[in-house]
Amino acid sequence: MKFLRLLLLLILLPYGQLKAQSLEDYKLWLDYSPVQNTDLAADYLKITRSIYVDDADPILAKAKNELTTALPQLLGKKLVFTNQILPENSLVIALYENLPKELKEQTKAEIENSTDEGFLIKSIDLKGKSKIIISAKKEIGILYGVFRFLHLMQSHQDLNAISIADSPKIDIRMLNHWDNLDRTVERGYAGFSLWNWQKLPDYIDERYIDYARANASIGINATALTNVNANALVLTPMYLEKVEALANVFRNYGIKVYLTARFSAPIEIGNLKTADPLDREVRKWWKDKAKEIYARIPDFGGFLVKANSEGQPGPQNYGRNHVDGANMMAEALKPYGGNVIWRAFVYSEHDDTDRAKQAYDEFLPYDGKFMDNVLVQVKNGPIDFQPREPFHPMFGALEKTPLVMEFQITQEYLGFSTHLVFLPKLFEEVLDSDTYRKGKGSTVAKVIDGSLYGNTLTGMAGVSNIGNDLNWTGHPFAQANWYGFGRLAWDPYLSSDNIAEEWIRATYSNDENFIQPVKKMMLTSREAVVNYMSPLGLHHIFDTGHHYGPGPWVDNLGRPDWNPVYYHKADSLGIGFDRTPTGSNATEQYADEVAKMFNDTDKIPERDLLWFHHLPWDYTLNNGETLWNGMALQYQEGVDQVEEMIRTWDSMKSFLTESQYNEVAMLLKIQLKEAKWWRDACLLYFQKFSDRPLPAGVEKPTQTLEHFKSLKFPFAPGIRPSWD
Ligand code: GCW
Repeated sequence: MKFLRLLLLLILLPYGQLKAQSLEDYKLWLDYSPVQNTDLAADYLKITRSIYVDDADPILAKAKNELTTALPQLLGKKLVFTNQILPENSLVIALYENLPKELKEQTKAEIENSTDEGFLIKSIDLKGKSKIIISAKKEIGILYGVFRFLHLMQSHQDLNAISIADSPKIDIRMLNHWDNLDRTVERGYAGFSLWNWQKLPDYIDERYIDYARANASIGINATALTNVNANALVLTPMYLEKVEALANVFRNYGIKVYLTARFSAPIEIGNLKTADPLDREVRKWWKDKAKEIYARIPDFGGFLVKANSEGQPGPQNYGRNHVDGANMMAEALKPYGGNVIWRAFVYSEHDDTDRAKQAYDEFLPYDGKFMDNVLVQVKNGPIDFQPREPFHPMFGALEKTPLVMEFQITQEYLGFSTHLVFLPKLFEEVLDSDTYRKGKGSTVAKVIDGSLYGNTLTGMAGVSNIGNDLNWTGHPFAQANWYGFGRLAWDPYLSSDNIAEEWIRATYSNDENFIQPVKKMMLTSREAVVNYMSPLGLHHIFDTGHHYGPGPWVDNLGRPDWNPVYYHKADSLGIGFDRTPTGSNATEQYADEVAKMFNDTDKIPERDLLWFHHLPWDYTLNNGETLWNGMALQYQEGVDQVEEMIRTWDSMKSFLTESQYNEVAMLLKIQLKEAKWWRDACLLYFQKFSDRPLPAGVEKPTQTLEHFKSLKFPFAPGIRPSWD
């Protein structure tokens, strides 16, 4: 008996620990743990003494719900809501139109300046008494305002003289889920898809609600539920009923649902012979489909489309072009206010032009030809979500077409959900890049928020890193990438430094002794991964299919531009891709100022050097090292940086629960092992060409090149079972 009990205990023990750990992580940045600072807690209690909240609408009710959940946890006290707006109320949360006259007067200017999604949180004095007003033009503004207000408490901000008027700078702030109907997730590293299609529409998983809360708390207002490598079935009535159920949940958090539309759907589910966008019957089919969808989901966002890219069907199958395809769908959605988001991630197996040039070449002539409810979605760089890329040359080049920024939050090329990499640093670098299209200061952020060319419809999309793992994102720190994406989609001018701090405070601790070192660790993590994977502008040297480990030697894939050797071009003379006028001349796709800078080895930032230049192994870097030595030292630096991250995390133990500490400590150890794998595999391989010894300071390789080449990962997560 005793033995049995012991056995049971041993079996259950790990689960107990898992539960504790995941419950903490499940809350994301909406962890409302008690405010420890007693002065602040006293202030907050005063502010929440008597609360009035408008709640005569489902969105407002969600705002009230959140307060009801959060405040007692933060302040350890039950709340009293009053049902009348009175001058005595210490916290008034109401639509502007419902505010009493004297409160309107004090908030008018800010509210008038805000957009329909904006809000105001303001401390004002009325009859000698101070109070806080959270107000907005529309219900969704109130919800956003309440989330911000709670965040301020979570992060221990002084609210006494608070005055925050904030509106999103981008209209469509969207997650793209690459989720398949069988619940696998392409490039997903956090378990299976959240969408339980089998149990929908009748079973509403609590997770859908928490997903919506998390998104609303950072201002995400759109979600494309399905993979861009699309399955037409999602457009059939059986699935639309399920999509409708999700839309009904998300609507109350201000989130619109989009679907990916497979271009050949009229054939696959409509029994038509063609999907030619100029065919009358095809056009009618899409119109009828739009009508059917809007009958179920009146606020349906629209279609996200990957066409004529990596085997997906598209208008070119019928001798038509992207404009024909996009406008056909746009026409169908237009009467209902829906949008088409057409992806520009195209490169052709029949085109031997440098892959980095193809999307620009293809789309530039279409500028001005799309309907006004079409947006073109462009990846941040011209190849494919590498640890570092220069900004995509389409940004700033198309003046009349709204361009949606596509970032990848899921870490396809950045160590999956095993490596700690804080991506807002990458996002910020891209958004801050200067296109020079209208002179100095024409940043990518200004293209995306529409201010450079006065676009009225704007968007930013992030390929989701969310799955059904208990902690949502696989790595606890990957939650910061979801958070940071949302914040930058709201305001592309925020700094990654502030975002990191906000997230740490809301997720872990408000103690400066924790915040500062952990923030530093997060901010260096992006450069670390660049250093140990692909320093100095190297790119796409990943092993086949899974894109996890190194594979700079791969040269046997069907298309030249799928092979790493195509990108690094290492030979006995040197390394790098010449994209200057002596090579592929990709630099001509940038504004003159930018092209000149990229063309000139003296002016180009060294971080992009080998993206644009093929240089001899003895080329001298800014620090005086030869290219070979400098490259090797950067690989080593990446490893050293991970070691430093481990030291930092170890020194934070006292702030963390055991499970919080352990999970990240274990992941960092794997990251270190794999940083060394990257360093050793790449240096041993490139050394065959450079024919030079490793410089002092670079550790001896842990294995032989043959060993690294022999590693295979047929069951790595996130790979598409078949490219159909
Ligand atoms: O990077 C590639 C990925 C594919 C993805 C494609 C795309 C959804 O490896 O898995 O397909 O990009 O963005 O369309």
